[in-house]
Amino acid sequence: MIRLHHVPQTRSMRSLWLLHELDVSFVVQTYPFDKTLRQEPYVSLNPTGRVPTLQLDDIVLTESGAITEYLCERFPEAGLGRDPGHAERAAWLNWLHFAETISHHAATLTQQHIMLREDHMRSPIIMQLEAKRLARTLRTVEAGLSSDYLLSEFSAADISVGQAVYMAMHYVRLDDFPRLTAWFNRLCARPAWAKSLPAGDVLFKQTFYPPWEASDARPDPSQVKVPSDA
Ligand SMILES: N[C@@H](CCC(=O)N[C@@H](CS)C(=O)NCC(=O)O)C(=O)O
Repeated sequence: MIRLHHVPQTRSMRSLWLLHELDVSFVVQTYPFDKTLRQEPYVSLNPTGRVPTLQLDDIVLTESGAITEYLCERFPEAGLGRDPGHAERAAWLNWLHFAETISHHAATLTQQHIMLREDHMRSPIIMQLEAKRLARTLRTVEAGLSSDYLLSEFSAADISVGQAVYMAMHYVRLDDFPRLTAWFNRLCARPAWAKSLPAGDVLFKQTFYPPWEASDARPDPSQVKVPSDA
């Protein structure tokens, strides 16, 4: 029995999309992106209170990269992994984990633009810096694309990086990345991608969040308080 614990439009989409591509039977337990992840019963499963979590029989995995590797090994017939010894093994692993370099910046921007409740908590400097650092990761993807997919054929590397780009495109415009845009549109045409999207916008209420200018800052140090459930 495979059970995916999922928050729409977050990194757990990576695992959901992969499960759909593998065409295996699984159940999805969906959560809101809030304190529910920090409370029982979820926190017993994933003590850090993050998604994804994948339960596969008595195995529990709480890192999207590990989930991807494990599922590709478990269901090799789908051809989405690259086993040790395969000529593309190193590149496959590197792209798989590069998704986290992208998502790390996108997640910081999600926190700045969406999760922080009050405007005085947001930092224009962090927003601008992280958007630039995120754009640099997209330049790496653009430079790495020499054919239709990241490797010679579609693989879980495209899923991992593709989902990270989906998060990133809310903070960095893709106009400067023509190869990346064509590749991403190719991925979006896949039925399994469509199945991993929620019916409506759950997390991202805007298609694009521009970084604030310094003049947008509304400092109110007396009210700045780190949430106790961070
Ligand atoms: N390295 C982990 C990161 C997991 C992670 O931070 N997920 C985010 C969603 S994109 C989360 O659960 N955030 C909840 C929170 O920070 O409260 C992975 O790749 O699975």
